[in-house]
Amino acid sequence: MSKLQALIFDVDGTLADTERDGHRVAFNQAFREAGLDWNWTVELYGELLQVTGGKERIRLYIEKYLKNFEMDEDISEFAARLHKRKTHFYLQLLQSGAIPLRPGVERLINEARHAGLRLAIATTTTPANVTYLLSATLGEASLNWFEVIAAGDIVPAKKPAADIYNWALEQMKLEPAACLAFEDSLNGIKSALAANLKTLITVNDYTKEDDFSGALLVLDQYGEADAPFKVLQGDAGGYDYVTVDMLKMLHQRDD
Ligand code: XBP
Ligand code: MG
Repeated sequence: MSKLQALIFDVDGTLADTERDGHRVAFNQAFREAGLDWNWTVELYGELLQVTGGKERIRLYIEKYLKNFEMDEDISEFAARLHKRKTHFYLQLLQSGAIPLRPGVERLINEARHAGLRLAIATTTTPANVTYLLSATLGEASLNWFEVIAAGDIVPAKKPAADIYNWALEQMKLEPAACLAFEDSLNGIKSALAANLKTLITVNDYTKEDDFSGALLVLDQYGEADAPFKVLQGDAGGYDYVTVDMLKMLHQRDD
């Protein structure tokens, strides 16, 4: 049986509820600036979330919803240019403090650090989005708490492929059996399970109907001592908010 050594966190939807009021808003700002009359509503954005990656999402939108849309350049270049501006607006939002961490995240990360667990990030989002979110919410020093920040185009195949988790594991020189992954979505759990990682899910409005077969446990949030989580799938072993002891228990129990 492998001892728990590291926690690997997804970002969007897991550390913070970034999609609906963060990324979606920034995409729309970029569209407006570019003179496009596109508006990604909350509902439409939910459909577009079937693909990970902002550039890939713009592409999906054009190919599925705007078949006759004409561009002066190649679709990849067009999407990349628009996405660059989207990132600019998203970083502004993060800097303004508009996007807090989800309940229990800060406490759990601090508890894990003090317990000597190693920390990493494995996400599809653009690297700067991660550093800005961490700096804005936990302070700049927190960037050093994560020994690996695996993000964006660092690997060619984004989630649901296992590549980003495999890359993080390689950098940390750790076997998947020594780690836990933290995810919020179907593409996220597929990626983590494909990398042989045991995975704990916290859902959000966009992902609460996803199929989380294979998860260690599915919760509505990590919770706090005075604000317990709800168990949506699995057995929390008597705990009512996520602690390092609980994670150790889950990691061993499912061996
Ligand atoms: C996150 C993503 C990202 C963000 C937007 O997925 O799919 O594309 O939605 O960020 P996950 P970018 O949580 O599974 O990593 O626009 O920077 O891609
Ligand atoms: Mg996610």
